[in-house]
Amino acid sequence: MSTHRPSRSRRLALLAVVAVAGIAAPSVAAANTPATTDTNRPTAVQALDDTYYQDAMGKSGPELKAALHTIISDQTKVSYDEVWDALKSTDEDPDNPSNVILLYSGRSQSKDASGGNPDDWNREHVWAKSHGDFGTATGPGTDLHHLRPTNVTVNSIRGNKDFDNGGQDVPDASGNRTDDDSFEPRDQVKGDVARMILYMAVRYDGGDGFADLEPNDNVDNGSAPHIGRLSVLKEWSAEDPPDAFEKNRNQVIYDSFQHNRNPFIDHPEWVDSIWK
Ligand SMILES: [Ca+2]
Ligand SMILES: [Ca+2]
Ligand SMILES: [Ca+2]
Repeated sequence: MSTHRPSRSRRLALLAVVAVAGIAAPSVAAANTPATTDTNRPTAVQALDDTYYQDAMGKSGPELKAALHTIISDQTKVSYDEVWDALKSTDEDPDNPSNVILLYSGRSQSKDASGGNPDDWNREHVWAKSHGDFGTATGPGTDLHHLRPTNVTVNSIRGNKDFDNGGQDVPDASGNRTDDDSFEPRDQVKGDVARMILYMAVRYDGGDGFADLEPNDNVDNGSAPHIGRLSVLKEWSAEDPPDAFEKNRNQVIYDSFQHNRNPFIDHPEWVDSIWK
């Protein structure tokens, strides 16, 4: 597959096509969806509601989760080796196209400084791959929606810990904290982490030989296909709504790599609709 990232004008043109199609030819299903009262919703998301999310609109709870599972499971998959180049696009520093932004430390670092040395960046599985034991075979272990560049040392400190508040400051990653059984990312990416975990829960329901991933409210989940703590992740999602960087990487994954979306970046309110 191509790892070429379309220019911004190309991506805007694609969105415009979607927008025009959505306005000019509403389908029967869209016409049956209750009209939105949110007149402030950006045009791009409105266009997605009329197209990509059409079968989810008007649903809530388990019905919404099931509809989203079907929608986002229609995707292209990348290999673990292709993840390196993909992350150079999805996590590119908007102020320096030679660099990526590292998830936990927030550091801007050369795209070329990847590998296994302590100060390199590598491929962090935000849904730790041991939780459900999916490894790096093409599937959940190579899904760009939860893979992020991180400092090798910080990645190792996070390990496969569940997420929760509390602990000691993480060296070289200001604002992150950890203790024996959990990891707390810095405030700026708390919501990003929550929405990545919840994407994985909706996307992976036990098909294709992989475990049914689901959040729970525990720490110390070990190799069980669960990540906690759900109540804390819900708080983080509310406290840190999607910003331009997170929205852009969702769009780049959609346009250039997997052609599926993280619904919780487009519709953060769906978190509370599915997990009460
Ligand atoms: Ca803890
Ligand atoms: Ca954020
Ligand atoms: Ca699931």
